[in-house]
Amino acid sequence: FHPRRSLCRVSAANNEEAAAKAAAVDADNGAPTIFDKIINKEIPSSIVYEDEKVLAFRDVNPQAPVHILVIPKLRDGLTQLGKAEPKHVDILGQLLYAAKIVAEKEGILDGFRIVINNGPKACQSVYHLHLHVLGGRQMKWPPG
Ligand code: TR5
Repeated sequence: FHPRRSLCRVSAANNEEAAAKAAAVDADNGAPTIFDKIINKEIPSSIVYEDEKVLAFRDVNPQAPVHILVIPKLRDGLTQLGKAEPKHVDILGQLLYAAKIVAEKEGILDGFRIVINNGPKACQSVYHLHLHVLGGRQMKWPPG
């Protein structure tokens, strides 16, 4: 029994993505992630915003009517926010601004939430920094 893993594993029995997520927990080892393949368009994704530095695409396992991931095209050591250094300040700002553009495009400026899961205790499953943009419904507080 692994308490944290089971907490991250929401309805994994009939949810392939949740199972993959649980399996991937603990994996900040600098290896390429699935997001590299999305960035390189090797696997399809539903892209909602793209510029030179940032890509935003729909989460495959949405937790709200609008659930979009905003990521840097170049990971540059940012496997998680906790690895941020002064050299990352510009891209961090660009990601947050891109999140606002995405929220605007999706028509959820009246209420949206940005989430960054950082590390195993926060159930981070993909070690390429990403902002979750969630909205399109009444959000609850506190988050789980
Ligand atoms: O748990 P954290 O915060 O690390 O968020 C990772 C997110 O990536 C989860 O919400 C997953 O649902 C999402 N994810 C995982 C995959 C994936 C994806 N979103 C879009 N497309 C995806 N593909 C093609 N493959 C994934 N494994």
